[in-house]
Amino acid sequence: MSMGFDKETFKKSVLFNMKNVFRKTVDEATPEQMYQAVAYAVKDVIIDEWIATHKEYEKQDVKTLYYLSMEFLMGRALGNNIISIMAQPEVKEILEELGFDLNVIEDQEPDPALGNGGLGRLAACFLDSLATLGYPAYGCGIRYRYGMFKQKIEGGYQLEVPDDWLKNGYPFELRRAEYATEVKFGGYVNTVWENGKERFVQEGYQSVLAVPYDMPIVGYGNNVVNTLRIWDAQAINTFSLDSFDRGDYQKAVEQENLAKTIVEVLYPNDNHYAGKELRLKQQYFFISASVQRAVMKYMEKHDDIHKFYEKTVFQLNDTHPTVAVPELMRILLDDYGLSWDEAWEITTKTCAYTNHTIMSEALEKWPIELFSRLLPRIYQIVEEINRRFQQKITEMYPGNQDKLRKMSIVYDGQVRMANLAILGGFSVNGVARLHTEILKNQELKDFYQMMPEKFNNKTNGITQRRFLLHGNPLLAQWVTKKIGSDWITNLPHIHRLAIYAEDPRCRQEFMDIKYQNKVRLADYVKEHNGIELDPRSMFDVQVKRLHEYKRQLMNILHVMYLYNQLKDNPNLDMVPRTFLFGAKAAAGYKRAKLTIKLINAVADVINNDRSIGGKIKVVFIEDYKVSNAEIIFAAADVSEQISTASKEASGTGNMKFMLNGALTLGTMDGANVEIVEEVGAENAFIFGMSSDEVIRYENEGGYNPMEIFNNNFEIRRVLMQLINGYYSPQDPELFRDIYNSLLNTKSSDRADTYFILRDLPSYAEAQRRVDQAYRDEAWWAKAAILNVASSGKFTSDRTIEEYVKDIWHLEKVKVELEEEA
Ligand code: CRA
Repeated sequence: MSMGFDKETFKKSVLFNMKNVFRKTVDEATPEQMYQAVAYAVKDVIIDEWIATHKEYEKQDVKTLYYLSMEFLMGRALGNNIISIMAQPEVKEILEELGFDLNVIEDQEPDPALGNGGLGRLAACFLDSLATLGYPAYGCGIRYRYGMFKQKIEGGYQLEVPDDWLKNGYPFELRRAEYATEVKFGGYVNTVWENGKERFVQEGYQSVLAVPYDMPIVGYGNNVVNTLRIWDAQAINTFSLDSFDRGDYQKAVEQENLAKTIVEVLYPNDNHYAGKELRLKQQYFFISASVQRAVMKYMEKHDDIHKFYEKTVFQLNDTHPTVAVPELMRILLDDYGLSWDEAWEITTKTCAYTNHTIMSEALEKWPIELFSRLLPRIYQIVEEINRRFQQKITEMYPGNQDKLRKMSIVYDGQVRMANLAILGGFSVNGVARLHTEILKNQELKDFYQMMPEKFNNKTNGITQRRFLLHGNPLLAQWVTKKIGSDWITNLPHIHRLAIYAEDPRCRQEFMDIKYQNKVRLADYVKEHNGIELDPRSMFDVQVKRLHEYKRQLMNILHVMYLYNQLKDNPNLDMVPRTFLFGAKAAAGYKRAKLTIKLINAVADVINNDRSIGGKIKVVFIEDYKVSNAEIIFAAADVSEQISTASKEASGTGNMKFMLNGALTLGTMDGANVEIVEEVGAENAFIFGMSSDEVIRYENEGGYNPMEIFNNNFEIRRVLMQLINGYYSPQDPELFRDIYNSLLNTKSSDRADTYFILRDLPSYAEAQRRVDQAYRDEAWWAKAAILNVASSGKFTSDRTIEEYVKDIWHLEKVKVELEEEA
């Protein structure tokens, strides 16, 4: 139990909150009100640690990490915070005394879903690890009024419903009006001469006030509480008659509107750049506020801005925060009067960049027109960075136009954010070994040749505190009973489980827990989707964002194939299987949304066919999000990680499944490569083309899926079912676009860009191996336990220690709480 926690005080605090906030006694309270009352009581405990942590940081004058990210996919806080202050048994007891169930109370919290998928969730795992390891860090982001949309499925189609996560107030946030900061947009740059020096001032601009809200990030059992600072936008001067009189009316209204729209909504694109003006506004908004604050905070305690980088590091989570580079330059040049060379040295020693994708449609390239109109001074600085860089390229590679074309920051009417991020920092990292190699040898080859010392790999990780300790209490308790609780803060210790994989009784215990978790998921699906699951069937799960490269389509095509087999031979000997899908599609991604419809259409037909004796069931779980993910991972037997090799930079769901004892069915892509290396290929099901093969085909202009169509009867039959109304009798043309995407009759796109037909036979073969393996329960249990035991490498604690050692160079801080008098 945490030092700051006292059971009686806590109980009083809950009752007090109930009375003060809701004017109610506990027996009149709704679960939602109880959730609020408990959350405020927990916050009260946390606040003391929060204050103590920041006192200690000040005292030790620590170096601080600013993790700059457009997305933080936090998931619910209450349950994890209770675990982190080590008060779970007590809080559970108190609630029972008051007539409530902790699980039900936790279920009242909305998921703060300020992120899309892996990139945003990674940021959340990193904050958890930073606090638990005791490193001084801020997460800096945006307080979107609406986060990731809620997904409803109606008639098999995805509907997007706004996520009004703040409607009842969010107990864990704290408004910090005293740190409000002005951010300027538009206008023009004026040059004035001051003491014989040129000075640049932005004039005729619009501004918004950035107001920070802080959320506590509670370290596990160590009294450390870091901060996630998300910025809200407010109009700077709400317009008055006064401004009306001065003729500023128009501008006042515009500023008001700007403030309102800027933080309105998270763009729901994963791995895809849409080039929207508002998005660039969002980027500059939170970056300018965060960077200004970081500089101010530094200057409160130091007098030499030249040493800024000794106390500050900015990690850019993908290219979205790249305007931090010219923004820091601007502050150093314009506000502190430094020379270009001085400013550049400080900036490039402060910034570091993580690349999360090689998908070309995700590359951010802003049209000069837009960029310079919105950020005139920033654009000037970018131009100068580019001018100097082009000079350097020309010196190094005289006459080489190709290098200039590929490496320039401003080129062809566009500002290329990745190039700016690479040049403007001291580190460039990929997120899994294979991904980093592809960056070095393909995507970023020219930069790697010019500045190899910047490149490094940091394989992603996940927090075991959320995805095992909180999400899978039964397995967590079992692991602790076998090997002790070290794994909670030292995941590699989980390797001690390996010996239990040999023990028949332990195998049985493991399978019993898996079964109970499957029952828990079945209950969830029954309650939320009204669908019945059979927990005795094999749970084969693919949950992640819907994207063509992730190949949910290949999965469902295989289900269609399997169903045909069953129809041909109703006595087919196969293990009953439930294929579970969960995925949100970006609202504007037509083909992805059609794939959701296809999955549901196939589910409809198969689930209602009595003749197959329940051997296959297909379920699309609505509204996949962090809170139900915890339940889903715990219940999975098979983890589908089937992206086209080379396309999934890392993946992190793959690690969460492994930690929960699911076996990976996957391609040699992203972190799957390292997962297989840890657990052994014999305890996973690997199939498909290698990344080298994929890249070779791509360089040679693709392959011809028509050959497969012509020569493989089974595949042809499945494809024909896409266009003959087999799954859409009302509208046989419904899935034509998907059919075309695979065989491409008309469009200029390459056919089957993601090699689905090419990999399908080998996928089907791997699926047969899964079926065979599952029949041997003893073998399966052993392999599953070995997966858990081999997951040690994939803790985000390890990832963070690597970032600290190679990039951030932070010092660990210890926080002692004073005994209350
Ligand atoms: N979409 C990658 O695709 C990776 C995460 C976190 C992604 C995943 O393979 O695990 O980042 N890339 O590193 C991304 O968002 C902009 O690029 C992702 O989540």
